[in-house]
Amino acid sequence: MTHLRWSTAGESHGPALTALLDGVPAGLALLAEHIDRDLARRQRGYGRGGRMKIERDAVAIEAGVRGGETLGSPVALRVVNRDFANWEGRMGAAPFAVAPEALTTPRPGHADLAGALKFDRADVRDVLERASARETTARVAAGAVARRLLAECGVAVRSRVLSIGPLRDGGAADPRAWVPEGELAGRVEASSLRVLDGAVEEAMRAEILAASHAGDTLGGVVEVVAVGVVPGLGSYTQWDRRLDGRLAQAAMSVQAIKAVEIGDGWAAASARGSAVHDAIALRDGAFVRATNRAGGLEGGVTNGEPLVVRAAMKPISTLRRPLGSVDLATGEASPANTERSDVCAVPAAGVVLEAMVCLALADALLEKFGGDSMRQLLRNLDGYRDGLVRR
Ligand code: EPS
Repeated sequence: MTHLRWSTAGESHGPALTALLDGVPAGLALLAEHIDRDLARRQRGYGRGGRMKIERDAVAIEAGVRGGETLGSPVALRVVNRDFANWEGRMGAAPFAVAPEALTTPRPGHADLAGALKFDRADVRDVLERASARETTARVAAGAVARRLLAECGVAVRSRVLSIGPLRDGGAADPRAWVPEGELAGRVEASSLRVLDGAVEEAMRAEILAASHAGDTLGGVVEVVAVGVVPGLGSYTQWDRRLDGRLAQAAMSVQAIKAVEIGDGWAAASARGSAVHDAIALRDGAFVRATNRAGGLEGGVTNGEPLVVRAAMKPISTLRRPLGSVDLATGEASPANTERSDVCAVPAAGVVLEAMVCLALADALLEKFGGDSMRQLLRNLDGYRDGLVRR
C-alpha cells in the first residue's frame, strides 16, 4: 500500500490505541460519529468476553481534519482504553515501583512463545499486549476513514458471518441484495452474530454457549463484499500490483485469520473451467456477468462485479481449560496462561475485515485516480466511468 499509508500503535491494556493515515485527500467530510459507528459495531456480537463491557470505544480525531473536512495532511486517530485505569501499575510507561508478576506460560496458538523468543522477553505480557486483537480497534478507526472515501466514490462494503464452528448460515443471498441499505442489510446488522437466518443464529448461540461451558472457543468464516467498484482497480502487470494479492494480505493480517478466499476460490479448484468462469455479456452499454464466481477479480484487476472476500478465523487461542505448555522460567511442563477473553469473536472479525477491505480498496482507488482533493479524485473517476460506457 503506497497511496494510502497507514499504521497503528497501542497495547491492549495501555493508555490508548492510535491510527495514523497518510494520503487521505482534502475535502472529505469526516466526523467522529462516522468512525464511532464502526467502533461500536466491532464491539458487538454474542460470545464476546468481559472486556467489551468495560470499553465504550470512541475516537478522538487529533490531526488532519478541520471543521468536519479532511485537510490532505495526515489523519491521526486515538481511542482510549478505559481498562488502562485498572492496569496503570502494570502497563504504564514509567519504571515500575514494584515489578509486576511475569507471565511465563505461553498459550498455544497465540504469538506468546514466538514473540518471547523473537524479542527476547521473559514476560509473555510484553508480547501479548501488542499481538492482542484489541489492536483491531485502531484498524477499524482507520478503515472508517477509508469507508467514507469509498462512499463518496459509490462503493459500499459490508460483511456477514457465513459459519460459526460447524454451523452454516443457510441464508445465501446475492450481494446486490444484502449489501446496500435495506431489509437484508438491516437483518445482518441487527443479528447478534451478523447472520441472515434467525434459526441458524439460535443454533449458533447454543454452540457458543456450549463451548463457553466447556472452557473452549469457536472460530468461523466471514464474507466481505464491496459493491459499486469500477472495473480496472489493481493490475496484472506486476505481482505486487495485483489487487487479489493485496486484499489477501490485508485480510490474512487480521489476528486469528488462517485462510482467505476470493470468489469461489476453494470450490473452483475441484470444478471444470466451464463451471468456474463467468460468461461475459453487454447490457445497456456495460459489460456484465450472469454469475460472479471470480468474486469481482480477474487477473488481479476488478471487473465491475461485486468484490467477494471470505476469511476463516481460527478459534481464539486463550482457553479457560488450557492446553499444555512449558514454563519459560523453569522449563517445566505447565498449563498455558489463561486470560479473560472472548469465546467467539467471528462477528467482530467481520467488521475488522470490512475495515481492511476498505483500506485496500481506497488505496487502489487513489492509485488509479490520484488527486489531492476529493474534487480531483471524483472528477478523474467520473471521466474514467464515462469512457467505459459503450455507446
Ligand atoms: C479485544 C480485547 C481483548 C480480548 C480480545 C480482543 O481484551 P482483554 O484481553 O482485556 O479481554 O477480549 O483479544 C483476544 C481474544 C486475543 O487473543 O488477544 C478487543 O478489543 O477486540
